[in-house]
Amino acid sequence: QEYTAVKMEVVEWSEAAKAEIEGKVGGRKVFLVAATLRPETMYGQTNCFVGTAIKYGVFAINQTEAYVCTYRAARNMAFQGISTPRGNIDQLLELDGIKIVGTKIKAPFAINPEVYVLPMDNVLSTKGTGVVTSVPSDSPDDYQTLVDLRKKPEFYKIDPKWASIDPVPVITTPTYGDLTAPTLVKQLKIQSQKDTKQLAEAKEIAYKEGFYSGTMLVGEFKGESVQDAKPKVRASMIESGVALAYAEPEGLVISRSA
Ligand code: ZZB
Repeated sequence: QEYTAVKMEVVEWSEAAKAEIEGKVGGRKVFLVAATLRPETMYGQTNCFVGTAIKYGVFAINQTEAYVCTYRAARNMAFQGISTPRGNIDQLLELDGIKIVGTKIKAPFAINPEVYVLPMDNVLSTKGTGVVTSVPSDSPDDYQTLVDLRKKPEFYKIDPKWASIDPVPVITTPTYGDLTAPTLVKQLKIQSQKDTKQLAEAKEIAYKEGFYSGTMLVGEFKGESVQDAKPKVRASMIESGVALAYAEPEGLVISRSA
């Protein structure tokens, strides 16, 4: 899988994370790094998700920057030459997902430039970076999780203001309109993020519809087809230094010499 890894700079740590991080990052700028297959939707980011039971690390990438992601992702990045020297993994500290919730971060290219980190049940520690940027307009999983969080903020132990940004229309499709994910969630009668089977179906439809029939409503490539805009937005983000290419061949095991 060829992901776009989006660098979401920490603006203000949650209280819990602040206490852990104090004095451990050597003045580096810290970024949560989210792996996405849909860079063209980044205009519509409204928050970011972590798994509360997942262990993350803060990894020194070089002298000036550190990334928050799973150890697994940091290792992949090291072997892809993203961190220097190549192959070197420098974990500054470990951080429980639950402690990152409530952190305020930058969402590059988004219409809402600052967003909060929120909890999501279905984040996999074995995929991407373990950090997921949220685009509820075009991702059914993200939309349903946002609905769940807004319904039960106490249960999820969040401040309602962290989940207060509404989905932003970024792509229009002939069948589902300007908010593909919310429309699909309603049509498929999805009730919660626990409806994983229907959510997988909705995701499949949203991917196809967005890619083959979507038109950009915002951004530098407004009016262009998603198919055309996708690589251009990706290139633009990478060129601006807010994203990087991150590859993850499925089932790849880094081989050791015998
Ligand atoms: C933003 C975004 C906007 C995404 C969208 C999707 C959509 P796939 O297809 O199953 O490989 N993701 C990334 N890492 C994780 C993780 N560790 N656990 C759970 N979800 C993760 O999934 C790739 C997508 O799954 C990624 O692209 C990311 O969400 C999420 F409008 O980033 B995406 C119809 C989907 N739309």
